[in-house]
Amino acid sequence: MTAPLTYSTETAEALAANRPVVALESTIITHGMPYPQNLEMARKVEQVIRDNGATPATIAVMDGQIHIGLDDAALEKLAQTPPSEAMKLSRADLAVCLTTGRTGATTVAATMICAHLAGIRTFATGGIGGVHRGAENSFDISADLQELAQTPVTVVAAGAKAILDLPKTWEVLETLGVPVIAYGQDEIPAFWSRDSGLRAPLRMDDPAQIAAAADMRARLGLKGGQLVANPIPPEAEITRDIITPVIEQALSEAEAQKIAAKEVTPFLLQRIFELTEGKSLESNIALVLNNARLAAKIAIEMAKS
Ligand code: PSU
Repeated sequence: MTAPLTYSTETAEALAANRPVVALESTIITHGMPYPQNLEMARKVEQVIRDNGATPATIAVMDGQIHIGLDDAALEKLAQTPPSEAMKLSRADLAVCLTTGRTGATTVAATMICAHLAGIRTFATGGIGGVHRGAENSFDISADLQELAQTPVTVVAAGAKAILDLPKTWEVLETLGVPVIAYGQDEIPAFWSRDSGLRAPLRMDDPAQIAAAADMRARLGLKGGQLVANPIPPEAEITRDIITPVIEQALSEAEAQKIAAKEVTPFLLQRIFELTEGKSLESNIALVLNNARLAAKIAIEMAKS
């Protein structure tokens, strides 16, 4: 028995013809952004990928199937699903969601698994999950990190979300043997901000070389993917001096309200949205579109091999 995969016509045709395809996740739609901005973002990001010469494949679980590519009606239905009604899927709960026929939005980890099953090697998102602040007590570390260590997909993100403990996140990825490649600059970007104050372990400036590095990992028999950390465009960034106190306020409110586990990230993103009067969401959308552009270029290079 094979995995229960259902392809949209657009995605099926592109994969059959070995044309470049970029996977997109769905947790960012259901849990990461409010309606209707989430739907606008989801449509725009698909269009940016098409405009840059690749085919988008938004991934989600519905009716006992992993959907590789959603049509517009499915995208709209997902965008209107309240977070409480969609499972936030990672490696641990993907199979149960499929078996029970529930609706599930795929995080970075689950999207990587599904993309790999479908033969898609490039994936664009906003920011990966990572080591939460206070992880030394809570042990809250996203399964996205382990997934990068074992599933061969190149993930383009604006780094990890800046609500996390970024130095610890990069340490864990180093331990797990995941290449963290800053694109076009020496520092690892910090989601809403271009700079984090942390030097990237690796830097690459050329999508063709990023694609070649993924290929080389496979030739070497090395498991896992690579993380391409792509800085937000300068005109859309919120600089570190502005966003840091906002993040700290949201974090202390989360602590006071005892928000835990999978609720933490959606709570913080929503509070930061309110505290910045919507600016954080505008930046988040801009960085996702920017990541989609780069992912399309990498996918085009990968499709040549
Ligand atoms: N990028 C965004 N917004 C998001 C996410 C990514 O701009 O909401 C999602 C991804 O699905 C990622 C998840 O896997 O957040 C991480 O959540 P957590 O920190 O709870 O592991």
